[in-house]
Amino acid sequence: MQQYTGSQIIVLEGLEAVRKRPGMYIGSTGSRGLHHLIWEILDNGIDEHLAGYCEQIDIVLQKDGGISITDHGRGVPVDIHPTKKIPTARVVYTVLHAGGKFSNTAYKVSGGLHGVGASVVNALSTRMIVEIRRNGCIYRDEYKNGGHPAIELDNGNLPVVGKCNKSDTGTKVIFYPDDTIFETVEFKQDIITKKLKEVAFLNKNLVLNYTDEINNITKTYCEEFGIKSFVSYLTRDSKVLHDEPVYLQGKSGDIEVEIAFQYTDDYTEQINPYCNRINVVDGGTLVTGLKTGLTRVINQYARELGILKGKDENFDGKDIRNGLVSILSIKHPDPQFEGQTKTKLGNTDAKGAVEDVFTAEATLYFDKNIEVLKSILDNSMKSYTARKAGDKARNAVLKQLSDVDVKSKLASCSSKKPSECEVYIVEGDSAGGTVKTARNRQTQAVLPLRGKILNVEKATLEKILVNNEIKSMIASFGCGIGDEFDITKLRYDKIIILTDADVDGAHISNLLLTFFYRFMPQLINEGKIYRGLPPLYRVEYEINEKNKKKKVSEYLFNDFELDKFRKETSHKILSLQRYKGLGEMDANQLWETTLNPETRILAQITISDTVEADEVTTTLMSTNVPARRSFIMEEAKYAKISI
Ligand code: 0RA
Repeated sequence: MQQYTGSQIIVLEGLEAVRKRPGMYIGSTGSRGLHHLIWEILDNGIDEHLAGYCEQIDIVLQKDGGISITDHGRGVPVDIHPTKKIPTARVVYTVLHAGGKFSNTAYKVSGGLHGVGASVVNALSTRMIVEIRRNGCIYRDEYKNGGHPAIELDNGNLPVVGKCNKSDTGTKVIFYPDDTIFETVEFKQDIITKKLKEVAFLNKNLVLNYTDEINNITKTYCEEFGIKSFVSYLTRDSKVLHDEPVYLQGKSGDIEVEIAFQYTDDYTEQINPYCNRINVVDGGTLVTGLKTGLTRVINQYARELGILKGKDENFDGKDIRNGLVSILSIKHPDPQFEGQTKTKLGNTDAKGAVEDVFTAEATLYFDKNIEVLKSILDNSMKSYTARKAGDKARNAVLKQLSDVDVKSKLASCSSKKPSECEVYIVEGDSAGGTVKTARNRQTQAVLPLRGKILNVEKATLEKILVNNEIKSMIASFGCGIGDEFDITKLRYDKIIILTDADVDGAHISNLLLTFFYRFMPQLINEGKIYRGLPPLYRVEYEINEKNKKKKVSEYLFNDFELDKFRKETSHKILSLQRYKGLGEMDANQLWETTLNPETRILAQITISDTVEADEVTTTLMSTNVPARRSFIMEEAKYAKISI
């Protein structure tokens, strides 16, 4: 029987709270929360590394479903805790919020801030084993069913289960996640290795050994050049404008700053910020500091070199960041993480620190590496010229947009109240014609598009503005484009893309989405973009009503529904029509299935970050990496009623 002391009972009440509301401690009980357990234990080892005592961490995915994480740090202290009167190690693993990182003295900067602690992992495990090497001894502790000690102390101390070399120190934790708490207890190799890769990039020279005993795989992650290699990794599929990433490092007060960046020919900018190794995806003061520093330094060179002439001529920050891929990593002694998800840095001193370090170090670097500076200045100039030309073109286009010609394609609706208006963007004139006849003229406008729309993936604003289909859209929406985009001027509550349910249709719809994403992203962010989902089949069948035979019809939207219908119906099927395109439907059918707000199905378009963020926790795949972008359709909550 386990003997509980008074303090031990309080301990278990703490862990009981974790088991009652696991979400509060680890975010979710899905796959993401499950992997969070590993990050917790891993963070402790990384803290030992940051403190300068640990060069290697081993992670083993065991055949028996457990996972073991061994750091080669100093080993968790095993002496009797001054207030709890039990071995400190047992306190660390059973008391909520215990551990070195909560007393500011143990580690100067700690990344383990979301690190709610090893005790939370224990609370959510059916079994946990801790083995500590320290003072030439191997100590062991074991817990079961959510943190209940499973071995007796030896005269109040952790039992010694073996001897080792005095220089052999460290902490091994093996745990088995509780399958009554987690929806899944299957650790995913790709999630773990992605994380380890990120950890390696952020912790120069730390050796991470990964062994998957189930699939017989071992891998070692170690990055001699840290975030500089991280940048090379992120630009691996892009054309780079200078061979090597630039790496800058410095200190301002208590804040350590590291920056690595490289320019590509992409039209996007990517700043990935970390504070104490935590990915602050929403940026904050540190990012502002980098942007300010970069804009100032580059504009200053441009002026000195006579590239910008007039006193008030300046590159815009955006011109300078076009194509930028960067990692910004700072260490702050007292980080303030803000926002709902605690992913934004609030410390005001971080802005000045990053700006100062960047300005000083970048100037030194550029003075020695003129060719890198030149490529950045060239790139900024290109973007600057394009922007100016874009302004001109845009102004010309905006003037021209009132032309009857451009607008005549749009069949507008009579209501001028945006909240009740919708515009259907329809593939082809013929389908457009049917939609025009079938629609509700009061609230539904129709814009037929002829042929393919331009692929805008890499085109400049100037170039796309000569495209007639795009001009028609800008003119119809009424809210401008690019920097001057103003969503409050949008004439419609919903923009509905309506294409045939075939490969061409999907292609056109993707081109449209890419256009919106690049030049009117707010439309997507604010949930204004939808896809109409026309049915694929119409079945007619016979039912008996009051002893009379009656013909009814029903629309089916995919093959799955058709299969289901065939399996379940007891009625006699009279006919089955498959629609090859919108053009095959008559006005009535089109109204019933695709236009009538009561019966149609719409899929709202979102960008996949919410979905992916749940699965993939590292920046290697984070929201602003262009290659990862994909559009997700969420079926809107419009009732589908069989007609
Ligand atoms: C505080 C003090 C000391 C070690 C640790 C914390 C420590 C904690 C963890 C958690 C996982 N692995 C760890 N390794 C070490 C020791 C201070 C000393 O030895 O003087």
